[in-house]
Amino acid sequence: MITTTHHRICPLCEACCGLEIKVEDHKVISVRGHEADVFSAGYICPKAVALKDLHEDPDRLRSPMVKRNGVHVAVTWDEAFAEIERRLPPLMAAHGRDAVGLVTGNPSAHKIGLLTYFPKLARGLGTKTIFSASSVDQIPKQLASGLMFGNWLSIAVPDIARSDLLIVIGANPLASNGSMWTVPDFRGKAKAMQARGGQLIVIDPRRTETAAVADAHHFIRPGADVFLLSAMVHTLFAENLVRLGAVQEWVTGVDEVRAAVAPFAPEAVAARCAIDADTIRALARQLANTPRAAVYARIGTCTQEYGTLASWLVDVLNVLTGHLDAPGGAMFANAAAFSANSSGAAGRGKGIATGRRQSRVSGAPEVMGEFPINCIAEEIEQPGPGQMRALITVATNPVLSVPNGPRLAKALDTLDFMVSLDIYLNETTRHADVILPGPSPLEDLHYDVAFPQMSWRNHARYSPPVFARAENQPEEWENLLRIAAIAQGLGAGVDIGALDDSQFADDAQRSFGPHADAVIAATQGLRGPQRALDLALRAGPHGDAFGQKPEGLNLHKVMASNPSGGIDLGELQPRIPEMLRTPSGKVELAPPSLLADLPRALADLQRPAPDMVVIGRRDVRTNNSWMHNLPTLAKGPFRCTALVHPADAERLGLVEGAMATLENAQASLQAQVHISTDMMPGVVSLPHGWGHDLPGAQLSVAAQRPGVNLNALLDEKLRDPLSGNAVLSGVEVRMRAVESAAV
Ligand SMILES: Nc1nc2c(c(=O)[nH]1)N[C@H]1C(S)=C(S)[C@@H](COP(=O)(O)OP(=O)(O)OC[C@H]3O[C@@H](n4cnc5c(=O)[nH]c(N)nc54)[C@H](O)[C@@H]3O)O[C@H]1N2
Ligand SMILES: Nc1nc2c(c(=O)[nH]1)N[C@H]1C(S)=C(S)[C@@H](COP(=O)(O)OP(=O)(O)OC[C@H]3O[C@@H](n4cnc5c(=O)[nH]c(N)nc54)[C@H](O)[C@@H]3O)O[C@H]1N2
Ligand code: SF4
Ligand SMILES: [Mo]
Repeated sequence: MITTTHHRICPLCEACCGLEIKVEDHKVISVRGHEADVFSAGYICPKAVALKDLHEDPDRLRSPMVKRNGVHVAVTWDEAFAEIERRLPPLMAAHGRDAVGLVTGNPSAHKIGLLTYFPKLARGLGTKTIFSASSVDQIPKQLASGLMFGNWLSIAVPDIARSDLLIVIGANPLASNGSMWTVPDFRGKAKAMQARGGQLIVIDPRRTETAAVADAHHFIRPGADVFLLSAMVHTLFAENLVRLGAVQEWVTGVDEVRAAVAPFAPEAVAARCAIDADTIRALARQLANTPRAAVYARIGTCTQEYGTLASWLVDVLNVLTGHLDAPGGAMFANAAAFSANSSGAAGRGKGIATGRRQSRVSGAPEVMGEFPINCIAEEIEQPGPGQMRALITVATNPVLSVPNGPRLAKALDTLDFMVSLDIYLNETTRHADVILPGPSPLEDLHYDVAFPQMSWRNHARYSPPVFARAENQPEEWENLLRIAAIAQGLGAGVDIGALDDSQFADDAQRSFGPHADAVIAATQGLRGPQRALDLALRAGPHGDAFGQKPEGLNLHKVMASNPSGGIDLGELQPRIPEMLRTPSGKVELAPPSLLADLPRALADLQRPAPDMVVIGRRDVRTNNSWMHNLPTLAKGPFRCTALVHPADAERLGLVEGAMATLENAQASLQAQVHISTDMMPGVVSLPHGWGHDLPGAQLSVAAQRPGVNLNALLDEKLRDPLSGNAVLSGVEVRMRAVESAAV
């Protein structure tokens, strides 16, 4: 038996770990961390091992499905595209292009084919009715960063390797492995920081796995981060602790920020955030007085009513304490490819724009080219011009991942036509008329487009597919392009290679003008995302400039480095002012739209704490809604449990291990109680992505322990008005014991 060894970047989460996969007789026999990987040095988590299960999962779709008489049946690729051609163009002709909705989900961020060709599908459809999982996630952070630094992906990340203090707010990297910060083995890096005398501080309504290894942890009332953060900023001004450091001359708006936070004295906010004034001051002082320090905040601070304000204030703190763009502080990566903050003229740009249009029903502003994903149901339900009649979903499961999924599920059933690009027949795709599966992740090449832009260290790594694709299985970019072609009237039988060539030539013409022919010649022999990647690498900040810098990168070199673990491009370097793309050419510390939103928070200072609110939770063996079907991850203790503090358990008569009802005006569901002093009193924690008991799905393992859908309790109308992001944290619920007879 011949054993072959393959090196593959894990496509499952943002840590982007390098894997070593051994294969015998077309079967995966082991998945380990790749010790030589320049970026992740052998670290992995249990999900990587489950790639074998995913590859072999009998429920994973191997052929397209078409719904006939309410039942999904396997069809050929030609039949599937013929069905799309039969139904989509007439619908567009009758109801207009905006009547076709388009929504994409989390796995798209991890797939170069989906990420680079989704815009082509959007363009081909010509629709403005676009949504993504970004608006149940990180769009507030992107909006705040975009306004301050001029680009949607200019995200400052902690330079943890050189830091001596890290304040982590609303993130649990020990379970999530990091987000909007690509940092494999966070735990090891935090430990190393502690070993050199540094401190980790966590602020979270739950004493999380990350809090457990921290030097200090503070509970915070869910949704109240804006109050804590504004009071920390207030303290910096009040105590004359503001030192901008090296970026001093590149910052505008300091005085405006000082005035804006004047009402947010620590005493004024303490009750609202449930952190006392002395602690708030001490946090601000420690941050200011530690030369190498950073504040990092993630989903807990985004998925709330003040998500954009909170995300902004995090970087305001980093700037005012001299930690932005400074070694050991919050720095910007310099990605080898696809990075908008290293292309075009350095140091100045157009900045970002939002609100160029409003959503039809609730008037939500467009942000990053899309509308809030929470708007899909209302856009389908409400009659009138522009009503959504068809929906194309790309790697997303909004029936479970979006607030009030049950309403959305009902709405999906009323569509005239729905197409899903997905690898499972699940809670969302069961509504689709046509399902187009992607290949197994092990049959796909890999290069991360987004995450090197927020990595703890600069790097370039590429993985070829481990296995050849099954016969007839297209790559996903080809499927996106074919639907686009159908929508443009080119027909389902279009030659995808030729279409891709001509679009590439057009793009090259636009970007490179007189040099376009040379660029096209230089990428000869490549196609699809690989060609886009070669171009991006060569034109990128570390690139070979098409031969002008022979020592620089191109795809060939990055591919060749795969067995030795990729190419290390060194630690993060200061990049201000070069990376700024704001109209002023400065860090815009006081964007007017954000200042204008602060009075909303001020008016909310006295809001009393509800009896009980719900927050979410991640477990290292889960991945949002879609990996509960993999046996290696599904085994072990049941994870969809409701965590409550003993004081709440006592007052509500809840019993360890027994069932409790969580309910509000919208829904009622039952979950098993787990009593824990790790919870903040008045807060219950329930993970999202569960509820695999819906009819019509084909998830045989997940269905055995389906869990309940947290999002059934959450209100799709609750949004951060600036970013449109959903409120997932701090939503009021009632909780009571289920009579034992009902268990
Ligand atoms: N209450 C609550 N809700 C949340 C969250 C929370 O913290 N609390 N978190 C939110 C966050 S951060 C996110 S990102 C969203 C995620 O929301 P979604 O992106 O909608 O959901 P996922 O569960 O990631 O589902 C991914 C889908 O992609 C499919 N898929 C997997 N791999 C591939 C592939 O290679 N190709 C294709 N075509 N399909 C594939 C899966 O089968 C699944 O249907 O959920 C959000 N929802
Ligand atoms: N194992 C695993 N890893 C994942 C995922 C997964 O589902 N499973 N999902 C991936 C995705 S899509 C994402 S976006 C990332 C997210 O990565 P993280 O942001 O690290 O996500 P969580 O682990 O949910 O941590 C969020 C923390 O915020 C806390 N929190 C809730 N509400 C508030 C609040 O109002 N204020 C504060 N300060 N804290 C609050 C929660 O208790 C929780 O500990 O994880 C990714 N990685
Ligand atoms: S931490 Fe994320 S990238 Fe690393 S092995 Fe686990 S799932 Fe894969
Ligand atoms: Mo996410």
